[in-house]
Amino acid sequence: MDYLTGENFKKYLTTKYIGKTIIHFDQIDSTNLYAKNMGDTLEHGTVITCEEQKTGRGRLGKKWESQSGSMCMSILVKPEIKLHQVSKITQVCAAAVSIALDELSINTQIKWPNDIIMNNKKICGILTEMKTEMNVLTYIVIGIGLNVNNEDFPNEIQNTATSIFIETGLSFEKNIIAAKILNNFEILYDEFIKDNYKASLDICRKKSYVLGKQINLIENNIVKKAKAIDLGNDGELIVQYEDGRIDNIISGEISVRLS
Ligand code: BT5
Repeated sequence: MDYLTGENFKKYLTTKYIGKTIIHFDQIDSTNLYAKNMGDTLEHGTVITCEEQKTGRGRLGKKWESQSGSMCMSILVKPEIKLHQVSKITQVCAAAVSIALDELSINTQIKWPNDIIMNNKKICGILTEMKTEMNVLTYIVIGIGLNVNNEDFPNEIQNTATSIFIETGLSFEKNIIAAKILNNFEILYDEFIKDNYKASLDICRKKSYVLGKQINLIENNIVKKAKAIDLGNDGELIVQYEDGRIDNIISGEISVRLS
């Protein structure tokens, strides 16, 4: 069976420490929540997987639909980095997911800051969370929700979400995909820790869904029109507003304008 248990997918792992410990649940509220709550007692590189996630979470309290066919997992890492560096990990992970899918000839793009897109629809979301003590980073949890074999979605996201199955007509083994993501994540994460964040950024630039496009920046329900120009060296989105001003966007929600 295609259960995301350690025994099932460890054989595909080529990592040194990511996924050395895999904690698997048949059913759980949220793999990120578990990792966040238990992080102190878990070792660096621990991966949490599940078959069914009841209350999957997106950013800012949004919901992540994790119906049958979804692959949900969280990676716990304990780097010695400054707090302002943490959001960079989302780009490291997005790059890892997208190149892992390339290995299976599944062509995706990266929509800054945390989505993976296939044929203009969202196929994967990444949620990076952290725990701090006295303003010092204790650990980071990176949650990945990838729609693998989903056949449909709830009405609210029917027009914006897709799955590998819907796009290719093929069922994929979640174990192989999860292992490929972790294998690529460890390589890019190691580079990031060695001060080579560029390795991830180059992938994010090359596979960007937004660069060169007209976008809407959405902040506190206010929409600003801009053109996405580049990713800065810290992973921020560089945009140019209609009045010519250039700005660096550190976090937020964007949508690509089709006309
Ligand atoms: C995300 O948030 O995209 C982050 C999703 C992270 C999910 C993983 S699963 C493992 C781990 N455990 C968790 O509890 N979470 C992580 P955000 O950018 O805020 O996007 C949320 C929005 O995406 C929702 O408001 C919907 O519009 C849309 N959405 C929800 N479920 C979706 C799905 N399965 N596929 C595509 N779009 C979805």
